[in-house]
Amino acid sequence: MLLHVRLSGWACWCLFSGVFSVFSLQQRLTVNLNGKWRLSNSNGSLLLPAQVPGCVHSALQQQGYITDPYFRFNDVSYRWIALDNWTYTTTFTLSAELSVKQKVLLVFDGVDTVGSVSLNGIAVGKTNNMFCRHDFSVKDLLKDGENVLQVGLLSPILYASEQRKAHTSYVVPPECPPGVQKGECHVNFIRKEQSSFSWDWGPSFPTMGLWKGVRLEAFDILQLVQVSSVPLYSTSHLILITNLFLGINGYQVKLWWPNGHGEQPFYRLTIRGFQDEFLIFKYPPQVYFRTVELIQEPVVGSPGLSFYFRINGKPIFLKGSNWIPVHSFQDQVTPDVLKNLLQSAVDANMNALRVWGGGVYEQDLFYEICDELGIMVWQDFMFACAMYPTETDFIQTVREEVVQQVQRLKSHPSIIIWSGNNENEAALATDWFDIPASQRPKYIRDYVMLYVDNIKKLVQEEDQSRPFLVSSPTNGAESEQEGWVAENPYDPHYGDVHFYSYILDCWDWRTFPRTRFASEYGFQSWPSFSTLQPVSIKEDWSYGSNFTSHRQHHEDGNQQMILQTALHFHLPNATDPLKRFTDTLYITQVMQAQCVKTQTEFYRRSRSEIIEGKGHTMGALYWQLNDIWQAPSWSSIEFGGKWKMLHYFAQSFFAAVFPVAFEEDDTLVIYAISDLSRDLKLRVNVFSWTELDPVCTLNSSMLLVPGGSAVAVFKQPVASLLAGCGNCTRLTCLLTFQLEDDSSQQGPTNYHFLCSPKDAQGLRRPNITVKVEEKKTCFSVTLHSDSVAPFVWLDVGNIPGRFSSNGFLMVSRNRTVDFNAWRPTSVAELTASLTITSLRDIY
Ligand code: BMA
Repeated sequence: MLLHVRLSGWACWCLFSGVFSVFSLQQRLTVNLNGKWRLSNSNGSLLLPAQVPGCVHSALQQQGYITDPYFRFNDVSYRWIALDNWTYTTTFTLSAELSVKQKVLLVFDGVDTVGSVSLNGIAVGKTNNMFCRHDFSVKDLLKDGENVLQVGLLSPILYASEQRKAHTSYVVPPECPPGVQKGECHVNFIRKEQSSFSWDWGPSFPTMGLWKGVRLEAFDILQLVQVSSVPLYSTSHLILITNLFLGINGYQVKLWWPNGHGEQPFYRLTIRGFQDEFLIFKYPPQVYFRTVELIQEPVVGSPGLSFYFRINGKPIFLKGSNWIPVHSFQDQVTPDVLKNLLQSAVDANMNALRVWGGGVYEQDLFYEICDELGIMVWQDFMFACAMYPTETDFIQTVREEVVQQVQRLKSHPSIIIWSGNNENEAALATDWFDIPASQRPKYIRDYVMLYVDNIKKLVQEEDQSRPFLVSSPTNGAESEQEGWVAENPYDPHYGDVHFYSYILDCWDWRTFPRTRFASEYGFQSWPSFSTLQPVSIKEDWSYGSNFTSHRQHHEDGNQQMILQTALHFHLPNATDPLKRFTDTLYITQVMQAQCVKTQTEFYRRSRSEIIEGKGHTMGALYWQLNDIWQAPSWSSIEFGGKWKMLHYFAQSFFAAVFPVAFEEDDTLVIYAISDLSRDLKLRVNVFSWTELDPVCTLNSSMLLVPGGSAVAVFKQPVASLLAGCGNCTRLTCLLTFQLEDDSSQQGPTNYHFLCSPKDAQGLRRPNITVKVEEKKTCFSVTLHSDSVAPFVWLDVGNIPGRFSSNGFLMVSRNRTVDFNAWRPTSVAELTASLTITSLRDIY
């Protein structure tokens, strides 16, 4: 039985508690069934212990039946695992207290995926959706003494293929992933992490297992299932409910703010239940107060509609990235890994992440950390890059999934939007799957039925406190006008846009769409050698090796990286094969960092203006934050947590106060971008590639840069700027610039090259010496250089940790950065491991 409770404490704020269900007179009893189970395959040839929560792959590896699934080509070698059926078995003894309870539920927080559950040989129920919790009533099946619990799991590959075969009336594309992904087919027929059958950044490991907790819950009459609450702001409500006590007084609530805009205070909401004057239940959740609105309204001087988020009434530019599953085997995602990734996002000045729809609804801890750190979450539902069946069974399980997930997650202030799917509107609109014109209406009907008539409707019944968007990218309100599938969902005048171009020159900002909101864009790079080394052997360490092409899951990806790099950089030409390989890894990271920097700067500077009817950009979420394994991808953080050069760059290009430069018709323009209101002036230093002292310096006068704006603070034709500065030419000089107030520098220093570095005249191979010292809480690394050095990259191999800054342009003789190690190390070990690479070292 479910009890719906509404409560509020203030005239203006109502706290709508969602589902909570109820409690028992006597104490509720929980018996944890996690831990060591037995696992066997279909013909019984394999029988091994298996940890729950866990999965078959992890169990096989832990017991030594297979080696690291991420090693070399093992994703293909271990394909047999997911083609077999597996059974998990455990036994438990019924306690006396439990056997006297009137009701006993067998609860699975998550079964991956197609399972039949039996207790003492009698069927209890079936599962077919890894995103659902299952509660089976088992009181009558329990016996005194030993009980045997069994979960049989079908091969997800064979199940998906059978579902596909049974669906004879029309095709639900895509049938299979592209060959380069070496994946499995028909993942859209199974409610399971869509990227587990392979993706363009990830391997095919169709997992099977009990991926979340298992327990018995026993009670007599009623039991609490879930407490959730959402704050709603209203000027007309005043609802008071007795026996529900909000642990603060007064009318002025402290608001939750995104990172960089304020604090993240919370209150404790104490809920107590009484029966016959006895306290029978007490629950103290954390509650937060904030409002969120998605503003889509006419924009002066621009056709279309705005698309931005207002938090607590304040328009906020979303700065961040896209989140994919952290590991193929979710049981291996530890709290430390989650914390490190989310802290890395905040440390790079991000305030938002999009939980992308081809992965999983993340675990509770993920959202708790986001609440605490002020990370806004754009939460997709788990549908991506495909059409989906709409048979009754499928819709029914999706409905269950949606209701459960919204109830589980809606209390988190970090979630600011629900979004129905990833790229499925675009897939239909721009015909990714060659659907014959005559059949199009049917597919559109199915699309609307799934995401609008079912998902959207259910979400809005459960949660009125945040916006719902049907897809990403989408034209939002305009897509709705056009029947939910817009003619061009990539229209920059509406909604959000995903934009990728690997061929066009990424240093040319004219190639980027001036969209209202950039929710995906990016470039690939390779992870560092220390990340690849444990999963490869010597013969793999060249750019042309089988391994290098095996790990690349994006068609022509390795070649695209080289072509994009070659537009502005010399390619590595070392004769030593290993050096050539590591130099290539390095230069792909330089290319990626520089490309995403240019594009993000373009979006940030477009926030305050309309040019040719386009602009007012209010979000830049690059693709992608993290990696699922050690392979080339769009990520800024490598598998294992090591920051790529891009992530160090993000620290700067997402800074609250930041200057950006670009050229328009040979005129240099510099904008001051600020999330904060400040009086700022600009200092520009012109350097020659040959000298470590500026050739000349220019200063602008003080100007008020209002909070949340991008303002032009400098404009001068490049020719006249250079003419006034010694013998500078485009090929011999470069610029650095920074914002300052009366007393100090505000925000990071930025730079602008006047030519491609491959054409730079006078750029010498620097002699950089280094000194590592131990400080109280970290190590300091002091560099001394004898000449200008672009993209200086410090690497301490497999010593895990992070530098305070890296990949920088060195235009001073000395520079000190800190290194925070994540395990004990020493000056000697660091000094021995440290390599320093800058651009001139690779050719
Ligand atoms: C978008 C994403 C992902 C993909 C990425 C890079 O399409 O939504 O599907 O991994 O681009 O191709």
